[in-house]
Amino acid sequence: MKLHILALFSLLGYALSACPSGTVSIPGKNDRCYKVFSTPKTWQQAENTCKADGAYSFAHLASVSDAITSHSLTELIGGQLNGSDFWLGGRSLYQPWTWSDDQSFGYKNWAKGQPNNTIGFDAAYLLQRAQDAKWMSVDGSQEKPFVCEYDLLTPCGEDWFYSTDLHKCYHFEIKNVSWSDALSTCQKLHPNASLGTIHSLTENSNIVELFNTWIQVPPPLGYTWWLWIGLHKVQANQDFEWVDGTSFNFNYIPQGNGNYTCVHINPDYGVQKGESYEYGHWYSDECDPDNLETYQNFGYICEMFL
Ligand SMILES: *[C@@H]1O[C@H](CO)[C@@H](O)[C@H](O)[C@H]1NC(C)=O
Ligand SMILES: *[C@@H]1O[C@H](CO)[C@@H](O)[C@H](O)[C@H]1NC(C)=O
Ligand SMILES: *[C@@H]1O[C@H](CO)[C@@H](O)[C@H](O)[C@H]1NC(C)=O
Ligand SMILES: *[C@@H]1O[C@H](CO)[C@@H](O)[C@H](O)[C@H]1NC(C)=O
Ligand SMILES: CC(=O)N[C@H]1CO[C@H](CO)[C@@H](O)[C@@H]1O
Repeated sequence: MKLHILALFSLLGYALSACPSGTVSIPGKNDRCYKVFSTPKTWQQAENTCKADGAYSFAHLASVSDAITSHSLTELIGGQLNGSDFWLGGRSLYQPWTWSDDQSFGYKNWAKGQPNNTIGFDAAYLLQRAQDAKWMSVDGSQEKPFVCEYDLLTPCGEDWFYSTDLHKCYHFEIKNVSWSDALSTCQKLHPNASLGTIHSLTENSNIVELFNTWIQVPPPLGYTWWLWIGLHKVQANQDFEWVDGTSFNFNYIPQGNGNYTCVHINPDYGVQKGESYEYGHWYSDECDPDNLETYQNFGYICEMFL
């Protein structure tokens, strides 16, 4: 998963803007925003909380890569946690220490005698001690307060992902709607918004990756989640076209699956190669399927150009 995320973020960058609501920037770090959570959780629960809270921006437990950030974070947290130790995003999972946000683990602020885990044998997690703001290597199952870090918001706004390469924003909705309802809902979001179009395998992979990494989906009722895209046939006997009139230059519909009029992508990793609906691929369907209400598994992707 880590490799996937690295690949994704080299392709999807984020432009400078404001901190997401409820988070603050700290002196010395103008490209990250922070939020303190005082309810104690295990390290993994804390990391999951950060990721879920930042669904539309890059979010993790905080990393600390220099002394200024360390000092500013300690001040921010000291004021809010009342002298409690707290989790940062460092961990050593039978390997050298790394940060969960993939920042390089260069700056170190270990307490004397720390870290004391045996690389290769222990899974250890980084706890910042309240008394002197130094780091300790501890068992991740303890419940502690924590601090999350977030990227600045994209220029698309709070509910959109941004591709710096394509100057394009994506928005996912998990609802059971027909293709035409999905189209009109996307168009209402913004004058430049419509149902998503996909013009390369790279773009397709990025969308699947975004969905699986950041969108919290309720479990489907027996089926996988499907997302409508802006591909359809105007007449049943015609070829597919994109709603925005862009050229149909990349087709990811497996052979024999293009008989219906409207198209959705299967973004669900749960369905593996060789099964009837391979993840990442596109499938045609009735535009208003009978099973919409029964299975409740049709969402959609909107796109917007800036
Ligand atoms: C912080 O500690 C003080 C003194 O022990 C206590 O009065 C106060 O309620 C605590 N605040 C929080 C948010 O726990
Ligand atoms: C490492 O140090 C921490 C903090 O003092 C302690 O809680 C932990 O048990 C130690 N771990 C090992 C493997 O000795
Ligand atoms: C699509 O149509 C072709 C030709 O009529 C047929 O052979 C194929 O089985 C159909 N596929 C599906 C999934 O219905
Ligand atoms: C809509 O997109 C065009 C480029 O396709 C851009 O020039 C324009 O500023 C956008 N409009 C808005 C309101 O963002
Ligand atoms: C996830 C979702 O939007 N589910 C809805 C699907 O449709 C039924 C019937 O209209 C609703 O009750 C669900 O809430």
